[in-house]
Amino acid sequence: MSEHDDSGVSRRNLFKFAAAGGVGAALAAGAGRILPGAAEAQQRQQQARPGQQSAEVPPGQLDEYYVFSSSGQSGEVRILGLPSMRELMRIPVFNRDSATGWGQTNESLKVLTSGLMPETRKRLEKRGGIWMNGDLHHPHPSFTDGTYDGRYLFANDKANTRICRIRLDTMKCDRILEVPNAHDIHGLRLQKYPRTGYVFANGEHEAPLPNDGKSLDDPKQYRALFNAVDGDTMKVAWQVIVDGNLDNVDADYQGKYCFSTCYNSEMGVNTAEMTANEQDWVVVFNIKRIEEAVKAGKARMMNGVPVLDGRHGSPYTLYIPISNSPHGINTAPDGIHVTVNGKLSPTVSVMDVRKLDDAFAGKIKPRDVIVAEPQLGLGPLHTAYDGRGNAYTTLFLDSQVCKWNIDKAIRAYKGEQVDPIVQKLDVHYQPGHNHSSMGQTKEADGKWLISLNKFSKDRYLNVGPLKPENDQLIDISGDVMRIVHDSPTYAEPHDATIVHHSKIRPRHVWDRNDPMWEDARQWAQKDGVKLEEGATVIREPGKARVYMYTVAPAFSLEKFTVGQGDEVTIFITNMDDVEDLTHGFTLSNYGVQFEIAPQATASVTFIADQPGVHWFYCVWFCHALHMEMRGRMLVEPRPA
Ligand code: CUK
Ligand code: CUA
Repeated sequence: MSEHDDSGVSRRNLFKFAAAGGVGAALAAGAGRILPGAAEAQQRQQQARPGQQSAEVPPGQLDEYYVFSSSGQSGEVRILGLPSMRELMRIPVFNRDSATGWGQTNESLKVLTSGLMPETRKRLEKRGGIWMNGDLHHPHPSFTDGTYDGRYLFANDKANTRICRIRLDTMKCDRILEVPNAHDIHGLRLQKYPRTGYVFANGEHEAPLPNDGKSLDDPKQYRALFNAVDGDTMKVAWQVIVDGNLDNVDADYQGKYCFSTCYNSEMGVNTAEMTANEQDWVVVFNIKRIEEAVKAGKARMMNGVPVLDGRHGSPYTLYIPISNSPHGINTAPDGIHVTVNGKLSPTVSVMDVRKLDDAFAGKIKPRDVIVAEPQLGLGPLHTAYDGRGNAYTTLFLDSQVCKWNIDKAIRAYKGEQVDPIVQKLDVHYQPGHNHSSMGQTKEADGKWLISLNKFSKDRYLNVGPLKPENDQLIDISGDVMRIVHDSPTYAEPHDATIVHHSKIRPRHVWDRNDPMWEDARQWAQKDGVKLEEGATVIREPGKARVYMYTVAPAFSLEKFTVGQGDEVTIFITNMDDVEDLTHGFTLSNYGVQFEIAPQATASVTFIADQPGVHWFYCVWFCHALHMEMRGRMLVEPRPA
């Protein structure tokens, strides 16, 4: 085997494993943990059997899992198949998308603007009406009773403080909410029990509250807010002011608590200040107490949202000290343990949620909810689980995934001489999040792990200074991990969720009664037109509404006439009900382009500012006569 062999039993890994044992023993001596010798580790490694799964999905066969992958600064959600790691679809959300017309059709503009605060909508009037960027980190599907129910997917936008909801029946975003009072939503996870329920979201950055220009450079007046959004109504249910900032979040399987990491308890405004303290904390939120206080009117209303003060000493929160700058926080499928990943500390801290009642009652100290603190390596960021009692933590600085055993870590914490580390696997390079199949539910199946690596460096043909990231697929079904596939990804998969295909039941074509085009339906009704049969132009002074339907390979109008300067709205309904028979509409030299999937209606509004003949054409290949699927918009010059 070569130095670069990625299998769990390569010589290089064996060396590293042994070396880590030696160094680790010295480092961990103070923590009462003694690691076995290199020989024993080597023997264990030799006996260990790697999994036998393959990433290959032969032509014509389907993947077993969906992966909902974030795209960070690209602002969209991507759907991959696993184990093939093929990209199946993109769902535009916070970005502007040419192929689908997201950010241009009236239907998408309604989603993008209706949940904005009035001030923001006003600011955007002079900027094209919508934000053109987003930073989507954390996509999570809705739960019922601790597992995915196939209704929705929720995600955050760190860049413009928003939360989106994607329908899993159509794989389109149907709601976007701007969260008031908070700044820059980062961590986002969902209520797992009894259902979602709440979308828990962290405002990461601190700012004065209200942020109205006072206390500009007085960080003591800055606040960070924890947010609970009602996933059904997409309204903010309540907010809690905390000490320090907030990074990542997760919830329990009991529906009682959720918890966020804080890396800037110092409330510093530069790196030196933010990392000054030896310890930061996890903030635990007591959902029942918060709900009761909101009901009893104890919250202050700010921008229409009840806001509670959850700083130190409040009954709503518990502050658990954690070593310097924790990052990811991950609830195990056992419903008991929660791993807090150290980032600047080589340790992860394991909380036992059963102890939170006593901690809130003051019977035990906050720190007593920690039941294990294994030292894993440098830069622990996120942890995944296999449902067999093992955890898999990414080590950003070491470029490794560390497999460790939760039970052994707990025993070691009590002083027993046992090594919780099972294996360390090199990944390429600098992993952030990692995810196991169904591992964020109580139905973790322990088959696959993906490591979302921030750097790909030399793993692919050089494409210039800007490189792809590298998602690595790891077989965790055996005793030792084995890398089976590399896939390059465009900016930037922070987070992903691996969902068994049986949980998701998307439609094959749209339902004509879908609420997505409710506005179009109302316009048609007013104009006495049926969307499904439209082949007409309604003209009134300064305005025109064009109704068309499509049946491959033709638009129902081969031409329509409007006046120069008219505000034109074109409604198109795709009457083909054949699976995958999508049409598109492009209006040349007008910047208009969008998708109309089978049985869907889509519309767009623009000003016909240029007189003359303008061809429109179908832009999704639909038929042998696709090229001929075109027509003319005739714009009469404005009378002189
Ligand atoms: S964060 Cu990106 S690696 Cu936004 Cu989930 Cu940890
Ligand atoms: Cu219709 Cu191409």
